[in-house]
Amino acid sequence: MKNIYQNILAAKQANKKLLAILIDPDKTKVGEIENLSQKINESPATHIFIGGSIVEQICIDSLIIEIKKYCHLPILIFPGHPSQISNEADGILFLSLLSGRNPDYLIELHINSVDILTNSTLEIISTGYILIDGGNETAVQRVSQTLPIENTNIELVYKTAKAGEYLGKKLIYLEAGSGANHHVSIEMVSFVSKNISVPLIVGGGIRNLTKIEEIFKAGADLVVIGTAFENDSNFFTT
Ligand code: 1GP
Repeated sequence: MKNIYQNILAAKQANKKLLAILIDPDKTKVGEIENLSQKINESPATHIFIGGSIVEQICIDSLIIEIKKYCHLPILIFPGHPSQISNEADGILFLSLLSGRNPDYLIELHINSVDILTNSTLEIISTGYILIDGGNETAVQRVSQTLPIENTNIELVYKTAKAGEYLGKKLIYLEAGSGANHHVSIEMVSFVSKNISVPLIVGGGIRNLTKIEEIFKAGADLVVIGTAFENDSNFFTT
């Protein structure tokens, strides 16, 4: 019993904010993991997400095995494709790209994942994934061939998130895309978080500690940091 989702719910209840560090398997070598894990252990991170829109080298198993030697945070697969699913992780964000209208990312790839998931011990966490324009074309947009929702269209993002909740998604993830020029606006985070009851994840383009705090204050339950930590593993400590 892994209880990852129950722990996220309990944290939300207690107003304890959560932070995930996103590891891109394409940019991380097994030899770097010991040092990286040490930096993660010194950071306020509560979760590790692993995956990405484009993962060319499928070495996720060995990366996770190595991370687990040094770091005991829950590891969740953040998949761009079923080939990234690894049973070495603790759970998976089972993402449905609700902002897009590409059936592959709404249901088809999910069907293709059933056999591997049924034979795994991963905790499967149904997640409504909403891509919002971050000012530049991001990998999610390119790979999924879907358009993000305009960053001023709070109503549509809110309704998409709420529809996701009504469909039974256990988490809603507002994503500006990795390396986005602009993170999801404070107003959007605030409005969506006030009007949904499931935990809210926010990621993409968040580059400093002040922003993380602002996004938490606006109502995000979990913030995801990828590029900023990738570029500077002392991001949290200096
Ligand atoms: C991407 O939300 C994550 O899916 C993280 O984005 O790399 O911009 O931090 P960054």
